[in-house]
Amino acid sequence: MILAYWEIRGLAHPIRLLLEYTGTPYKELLYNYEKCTDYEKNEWVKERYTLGLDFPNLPYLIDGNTKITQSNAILRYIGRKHKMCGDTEEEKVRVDILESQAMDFRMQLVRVCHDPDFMTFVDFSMYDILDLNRKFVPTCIDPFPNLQEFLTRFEGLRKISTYMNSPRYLPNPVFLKMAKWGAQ
Ligand SMILES: N[C@@H](CCC(=O)N[C@@H](CS)C(=O)NCC(=O)O)C(=O)O
Repeated sequence: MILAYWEIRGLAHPIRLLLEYTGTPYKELLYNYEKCTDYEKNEWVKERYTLGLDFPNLPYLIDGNTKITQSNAILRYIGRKHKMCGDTEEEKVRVDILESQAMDFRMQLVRVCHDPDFMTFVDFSMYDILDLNRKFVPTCIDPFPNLQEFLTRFEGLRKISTYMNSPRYLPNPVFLKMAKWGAQ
């Protein structure tokens, strides 16, 4: 059995763990990405359509004539061999749900790690209310380094800092003139 993947942990790690746990003999084929300057010349890219994979991707597993891509399909293939897919219908349903839930969970981390500026609209509201509280009581977020970092990071975003330095920026007054604070 050959498991092929980039020379990283990535999507291969659960497969490696399952192969080890089940005592399955396997060899690894590790493609190097770090040293490659031209992706088109990468070993994987050069051979991906020559391997007989229906949907070429990494990781892939070759077990005799069986050629599998999609990390969950690979896990399930090994799991099936070792009766690790649940026995009853109820167990199988739970396993299927958890399989997809684990992938959703994984992809959330992948997204955050590849695009740390990933934000939702709530970040904008959270920034504003924290900034206002900081203006109201300047020391109030001192005990919270994570919030300070969040504010600094937010203000450092290119489009936000450009806006904050532009004539369009309107930080004051915060409230209408009937307010006891923030009307200046
Ligand atoms: N859904 C696929 C995703 C596979 C995937 O995105 N593989 C990435 C590495 S994590 C890759 O570089 N594939 C090679 C390619 O796109 O040519 C799986 O679970 O296996």
